[in-house]
Amino acid sequence: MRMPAIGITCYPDQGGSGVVATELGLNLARHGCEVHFITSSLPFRLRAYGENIFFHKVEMPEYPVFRNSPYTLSLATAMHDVALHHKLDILHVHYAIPHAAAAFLAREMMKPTTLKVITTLHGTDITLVGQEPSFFPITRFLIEQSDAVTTVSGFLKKETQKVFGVGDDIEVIPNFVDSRVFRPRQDDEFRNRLAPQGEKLILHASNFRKVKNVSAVVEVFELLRQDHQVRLLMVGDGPEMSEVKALVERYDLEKEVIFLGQADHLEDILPVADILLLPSLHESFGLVALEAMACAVVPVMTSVGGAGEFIIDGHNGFLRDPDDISGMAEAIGNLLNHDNQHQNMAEEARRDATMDFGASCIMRQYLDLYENLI
Ligand code: GMT
Repeated sequence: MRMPAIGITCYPDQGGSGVVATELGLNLARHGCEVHFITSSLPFRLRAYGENIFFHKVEMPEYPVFRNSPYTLSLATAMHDVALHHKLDILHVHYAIPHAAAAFLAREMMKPTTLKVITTLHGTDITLVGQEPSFFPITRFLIEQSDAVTTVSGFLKKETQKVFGVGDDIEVIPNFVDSRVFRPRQDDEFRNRLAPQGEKLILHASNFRKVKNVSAVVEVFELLRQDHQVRLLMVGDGPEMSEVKALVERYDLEKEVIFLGQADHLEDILPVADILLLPSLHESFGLVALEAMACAVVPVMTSVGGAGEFIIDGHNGFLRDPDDISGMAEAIGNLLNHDNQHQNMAEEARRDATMDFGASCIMRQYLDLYENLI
């Protein structure tokens, strides 16, 4: 059987949905599928072009009448053209708004056609954006019009069903991690630069949006530093950055908190950390926690959302309520006091992440979905 030709659309900038879409495309290409990325710019993790990988930039013409260039229509046109010229079997869109709308239009323009549309829901497209009154009906419509819908966790599937009243045929395909890229690594020089007195390193990585609850990271750190030699590494950037910096200043933590900015190669930074702290208000999955686990870094993460589907509290990480500041500080503090327990948990984390959420195992689920659909 011919391997399917797939068009992938995602947000190309930093963010979990773009990472999943890009890594999926790279893996599919390795499996022999022809993969066409149709995006507004080059996805940031698409570092290596290779066999079977193509990139189509969506052109957005300016015209004085437009207040904003109508991206969704340009994307639909690009999807249609690529699907036609490259005989795509599937348009696989990541994040419902507006990508599923563009794919719907492209498929309509192709009719009669065998082209299928798959929508993968990632989280805030359902939990925040999709529930905005102005987006609610169209999000439900697009879910119903997709030939297949996947969510990245059982939590997000339930949430989608509850909020939109859509059927049971949503498939859960979790986030995944490439364990050859994300792996334990000793980089003494880098570590010594960050923690010259042998301090333990707590790491937070996100897009610094409200939902990430980054102020809680600083609050937890402020408690921890009272009894431990620690440093906090902040990776990423986003709208909450100035508030976070103000809080760091208010607690007089400038010497202990290191802002690394956006990082394209998280796999080079994660392994130096001792703990990953992700206290989001909710997290449909929490890809960075899985990537940390693959590097043998213990995650301390929000219990609200889908994290319980890969973190077993007290076994390979910790789950705490996002406002349980003292609970998070206590869990981290205890672990930092017990090296053996820390080591065992880190090994368990690596094992669980790579055994159950390895790229090839999750890739099989996507390939089965494609094969069933076409
Ligand atoms: O977390 C973000 O704000 C980024 C967002 C995205 O769409 O890029 O991440 C969502 O998708 C990731 C990949 O599937 C999930 O691991 C994240 O949990 C999810 N974010 C939220 O649910 C807040």
